[in-house]
Amino acid sequence: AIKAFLFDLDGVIVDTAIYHYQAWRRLANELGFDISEEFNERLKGVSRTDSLDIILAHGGLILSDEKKAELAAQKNKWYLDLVSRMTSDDILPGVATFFSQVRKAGLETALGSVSKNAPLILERIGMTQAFDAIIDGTKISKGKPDPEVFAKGAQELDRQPAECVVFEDAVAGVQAGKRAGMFVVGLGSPDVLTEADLIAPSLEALTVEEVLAKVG
Ligand code: B16
Ligand code: MG
Repeated sequence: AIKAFLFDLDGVIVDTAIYHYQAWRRLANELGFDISEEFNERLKGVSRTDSLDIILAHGGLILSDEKKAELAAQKNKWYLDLVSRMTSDDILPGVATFFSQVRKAGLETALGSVSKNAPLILERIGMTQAFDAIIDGTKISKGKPDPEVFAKGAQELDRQPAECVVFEDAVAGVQAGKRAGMFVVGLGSPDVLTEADLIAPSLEALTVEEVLAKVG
């Protein structure tokens, strides 16, 4: 039976993807090229260093590790400027209701984010206490689609993969959940999240009961 729900942060709890995109775009522009919103889909759930490599390849640039570290730090500085202004108003619609249903159902919760800034964001929006376990970018060595982030979440809760449901908005995140052997709810477009077991536009469109019924 299902015992735990594992949530991605960016795109599921809050919309920080827009801030990541703004900061990466600013960096790309300074390097002399642009990145589209469609291109940005490829960066969702992907670690900071991997994201930079994808962007530099897109711009046809090959840079030293030293320069890359400098650029990643610059991007993060711009990103933090945007994130530091976040409040509980930035929690996505439906999240609060969904979480109260999760608690009523007696389920455990974990955060599964590859972001090193995840704890800061949870503090800003006042949701640190909403999670029984928090796995962030400082606790893992491989970004999504590697299953590590969700495997560690289950481990920290002392649960088996078959007892966990993952909520993800990104292609790489859905793949990570599937590779971890979990039931995956994709939040977003069915055209993009083809590998998910169940797809809904957002948490607002779902009830806990519905999800548990689908897992069977
Ligand atoms: P940071 P998630 C991911 O968060 C983002 O989707 C991805 O765009 C970002 O590059 C990554 O975190 C690393 O974030 O630079 O803050 O360490 O979707 O796993 O919650
Ligand atoms: Mg996400």
